[in-house]
Amino acid sequence: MNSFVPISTSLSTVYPPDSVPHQQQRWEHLLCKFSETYGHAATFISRSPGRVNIIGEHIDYSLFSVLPMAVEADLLLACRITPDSSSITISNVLGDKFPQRTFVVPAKGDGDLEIDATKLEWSNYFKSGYRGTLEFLRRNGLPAADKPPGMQILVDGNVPSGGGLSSSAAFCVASALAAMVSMGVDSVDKKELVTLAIVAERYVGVNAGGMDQSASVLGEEGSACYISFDPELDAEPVAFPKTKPEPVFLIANTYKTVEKHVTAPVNYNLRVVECTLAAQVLAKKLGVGKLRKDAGPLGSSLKGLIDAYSTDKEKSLVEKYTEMLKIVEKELDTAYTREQLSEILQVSVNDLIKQYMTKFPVRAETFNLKSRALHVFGEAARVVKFMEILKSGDNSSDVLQCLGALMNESQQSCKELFNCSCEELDELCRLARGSGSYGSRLTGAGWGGCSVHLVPEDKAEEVKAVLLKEYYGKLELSDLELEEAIVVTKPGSGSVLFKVE
Ligand code: NG1
Ligand code: MG
Repeated sequence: MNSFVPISTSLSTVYPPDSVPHQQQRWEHLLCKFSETYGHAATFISRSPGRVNIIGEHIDYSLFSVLPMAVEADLLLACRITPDSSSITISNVLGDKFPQRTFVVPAKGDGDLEIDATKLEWSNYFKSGYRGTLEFLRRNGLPAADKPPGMQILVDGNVPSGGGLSSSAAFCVASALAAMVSMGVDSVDKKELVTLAIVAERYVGVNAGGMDQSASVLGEEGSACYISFDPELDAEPVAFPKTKPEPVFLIANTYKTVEKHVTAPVNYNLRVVECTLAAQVLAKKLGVGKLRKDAGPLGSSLKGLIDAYSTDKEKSLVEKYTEMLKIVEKELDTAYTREQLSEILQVSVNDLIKQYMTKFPVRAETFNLKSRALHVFGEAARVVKFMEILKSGDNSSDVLQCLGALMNESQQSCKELFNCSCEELDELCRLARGSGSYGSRLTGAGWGGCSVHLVPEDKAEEVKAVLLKEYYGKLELSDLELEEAIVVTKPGSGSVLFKVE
């Protein structure tokens, strides 16, 4: 039997797999497989969890706060450093689905580690985390990053991929951490790690916000995380009310997977462009002047707009966001062509394309600024209201209904204003609400993937039974898929690094 010793004291160390029997088994199995695959034992394991977003959808890239929690499902990388080589071999316990890959890490000055984002290639997620770390350490002048050693790696992930629980961020963060260890770094600033992982995951072709990496790294057992991005990254642990019966969160997978790298130009990356352009057009209409350059993926954001426009210190956030809803209704048109945008923003169409639509291409004739901005300000206000309820310490049973109502409104806004739901998600939400869920919504980017449901503990079985019969009963699923279709999650802990002894 192996024992696991935390490597980095700055990360979470409260995840000794020894304390979770099924995890102990999984870790041992991974190590056994590693020795079989490579003929040597692994020396360390890097772990990072997936996340479920409770509320605050598609607003992280506009720099508004969100409320996700890390889940227990995670991604494990068993690793061994091979100092005499500069190549990295990565395999997966599911070798048929994810075949072994080997690549060479270019020494400093020999160009970037290449990632072909046009392909859905599982090892891209490792490469993105690895490259993020490599560039970070080179910028910081660490000599070991000039010519890093090789590695052998075996992956075991149980976060569903394409399922809205951010297997991608779990993979990218765990890879970034493994890369650090291979280059001799064993103490990490968690916020620095989050920031580098956010930028790194964009190498895979999605111009994402920072919620997933934040939740994966900063998650704490038993608490959700209230994550703020502006003026700087911050995470505050928050507990759910101790009502009787207590709330549980059910996660139900639609089993409609989303291949984001294919669909991003017409959905995710397009939404990022629409939200950023909404900020720019509103700035012109409101006479705010040039928007501040900020950490939004396209360099400016709707949060930047509101900070510039709404400077009255007496107003609460909810008042400010609600005021913006009225302004958006009045000032913005439903849709704009590139030509219209170029005229309003006083830039040529070519410059508009170059600035907003080139690094991450988008495919659209028109840009729906009004409904996207209405969603963002409405959703940002809902997150603030949700937090106010959680912080009020109210444990009466109505509190769950109030929280649930905000989740239901979020779903409606995602469906009608942001157009990121789908029939399957709508159906799961309808069925769950009809059988006892207080609040049901999509989680993650949407268009498929998972839904999340706030359910009083005594109704959880009923909701599950209805979903199994009415939704999953109509799909052709394997026993394993049926077993994994609905999970009850507790907030889990964040990233860890363990030495194997
Ligand atoms: P998913 O689809 O779960 O990975 C994506 C973004 C988040 C956030 C949500 C929507 C990536 C890597 N992450 O999550 O940053 O914008 O959608 O709230 O694309
Ligand atoms: Mg993802």
